[in-house]
Amino acid sequence: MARSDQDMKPVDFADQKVLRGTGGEVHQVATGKSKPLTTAQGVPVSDDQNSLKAGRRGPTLLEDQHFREKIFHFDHERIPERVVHARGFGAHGYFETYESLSDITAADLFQRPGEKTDVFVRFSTVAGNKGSADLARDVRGFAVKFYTKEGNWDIVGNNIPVFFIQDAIKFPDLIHSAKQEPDRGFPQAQTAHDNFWDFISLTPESINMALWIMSDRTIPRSFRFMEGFGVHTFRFVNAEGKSTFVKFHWKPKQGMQSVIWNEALKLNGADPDFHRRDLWDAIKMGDYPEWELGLQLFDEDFAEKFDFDVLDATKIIPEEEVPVKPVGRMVLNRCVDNFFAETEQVAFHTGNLVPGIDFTNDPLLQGRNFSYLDTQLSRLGSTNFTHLPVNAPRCPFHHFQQDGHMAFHNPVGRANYEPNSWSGEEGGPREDPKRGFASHPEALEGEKSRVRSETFADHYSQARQFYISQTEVEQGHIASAFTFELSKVETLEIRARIVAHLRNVDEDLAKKVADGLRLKEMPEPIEAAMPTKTELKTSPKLSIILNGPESFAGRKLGVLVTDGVDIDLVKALKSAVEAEDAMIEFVAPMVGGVEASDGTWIEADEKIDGGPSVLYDAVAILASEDAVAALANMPPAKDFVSDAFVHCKFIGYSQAAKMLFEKAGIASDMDAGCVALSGAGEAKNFVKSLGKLRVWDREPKVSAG
Ligand code: HDE
Repeated sequence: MARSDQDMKPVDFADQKVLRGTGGEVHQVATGKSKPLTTAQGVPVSDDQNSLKAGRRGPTLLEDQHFREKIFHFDHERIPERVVHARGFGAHGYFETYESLSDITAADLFQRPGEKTDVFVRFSTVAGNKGSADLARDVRGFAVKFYTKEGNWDIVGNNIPVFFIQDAIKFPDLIHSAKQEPDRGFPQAQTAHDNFWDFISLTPESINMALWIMSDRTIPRSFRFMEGFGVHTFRFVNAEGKSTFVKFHWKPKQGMQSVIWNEALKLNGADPDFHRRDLWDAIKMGDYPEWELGLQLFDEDFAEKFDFDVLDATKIIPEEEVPVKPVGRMVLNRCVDNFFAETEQVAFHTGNLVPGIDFTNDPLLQGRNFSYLDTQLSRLGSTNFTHLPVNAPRCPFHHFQQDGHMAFHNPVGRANYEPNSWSGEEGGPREDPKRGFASHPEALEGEKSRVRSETFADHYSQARQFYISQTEVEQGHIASAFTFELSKVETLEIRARIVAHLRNVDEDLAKKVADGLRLKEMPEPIEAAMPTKTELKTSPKLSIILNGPESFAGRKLGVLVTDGVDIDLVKALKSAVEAEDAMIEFVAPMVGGVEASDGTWIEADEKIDGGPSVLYDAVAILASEDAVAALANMPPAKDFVSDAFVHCKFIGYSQAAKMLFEKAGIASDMDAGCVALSGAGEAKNFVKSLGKLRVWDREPKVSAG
């Protein structure tokens, strides 16, 4: 697939008439197609270039209502950003149910095969401010709003199935520790600092999550290539009132993929919007990303027998123990029309449930149920945030809530209370005991106390299980990530305390990190509330590399070209990439493009220093004999090839382009992932091999730690 055409519609210059005023100022006057500019009150504006003045060079007059309204509105454009998950990106789509789930849930959206329900999804990073970079090492939010026929249902999930803490009362502490340190206001969008690791080191329940966040899960290649999880155990309830426990999973049809840390660091400079641009581009060009919704279903008996408490959000149920049943697919097929109105103003809430779905007593979930409604008041400024189009249900709704700031609609008719004596329209809506939301009648009793159940006490076994389920390459990345983050921690005791926890997870990992930090002595393991279960089996589903894509579809090949480039090779690569449903972009010394061997003009998508190889999943360097020497002298061209090599990417090259490897000092290291391209057949085979994404065998040779 080539780059989006929709995005690049030529501007209709004919629609604009430019007039020059007496002082040389320019007026853009509406002609045929554009609408007349008005004030917010609808009054047509005669001049949007000059404020009203007393005399040609005199002061501005207070009676200039257009000017005052314009500045007044501008002054108040910002609303508070989300206290967590401030940076996000949203898109619209639909969810399609595969089969009726009426035996396990009465939820309307799951009753009819083929039924489509509109959705809005917002992906996010957690710690950084709204303007932070996309490739921060961080958990990604994965929040989905289903506009069902019986009201809005939100799965407010993450791309990691466990969480740091077990009880919501610790959330403010966790987030304070992760965000900028309060005295200095930095570091931004990073957990690599003392306060965060101090909190983690003093919170043993967070160690499982610490393993997950130090894995490549926190540096996804894009939102399209990551999983999503509801995290908590929820309940499904069927029409007879029977309840089944359920965990929600989103599986990307595109396969999973992450970048490597050095790449992430460079991507943040090269394109801080890398993830949002990726989603925008994919949707705009019609390559709609898809996820399957999968359910892990289990009953009280399983919950009783399971080694861990299903109400403890720091634990998973391995897929090998309870398989994930696919029940539908979600397709994102429409970008927002306005970022603020939709992505920024969307309000998710774990409490938004529909009949047939219910909570459990997970103490993290219970706390969230308070937080999400509450936070919208300071963020969106009014209890009427449900009136905003992105938040409003798309099914009929009738209630007696009224007034408040910015009320778009109020109850009509005489009665705004009930019970009332009026009937029909006048009396307003009535409750429905049969169809209305009813909580599962779970029997509860107990003393009031501030306690943590002893069933929540095993903090290390699943951390170990996660670690041993990774490929060797991924285990290496986890050790390097701990080493990197802890190297930014100034306090030696905090570094050592984390290593002391890691000894309860895996001795080999602890040693790698201790060596990486050059700790003078190995700390004693932290005293654990429960010993680590070493008998837990590996769960291959926890690895990203083992669950990658089947082809290069949806990925991007970056091709560095020069004047005189072999046009047949360019054409062969382009058609092979398009046959894989992948994208190709051309990078050239100048953005205007290059002239190919037969005189064809190839326009560039990027100038070489704006299109480094980190932007691409694989690269090719097609330089001609005549132009290669000049190219090989350009520092960004050398970086292009050496970064691609160090990041273990496949590199195709024309014969002449070998000079670039020499100049970059890697000619003698070239391996099977560096593929010489001279004809169409080679180009085709090269593109076929790209589905493997990386040449992992290369990594030990190019990485020092
Ligand atoms: Fe959130 N979280 N959270 N969280 N969370 C918010 O709500 C909170 C937790 C998640 O794109 C806030 O509207 C508490 C787990 C996502 O708009 C706030 C606790 C998971 C988003 C809040 C948690 C999440 C939020 C901030 C501990 C994964 C972004 C703005 C009990 C399952 C939603 C807002 C969006 C946002 C509170 C823990 C996911 C403050 C108290 C666990 C994806 O209400």
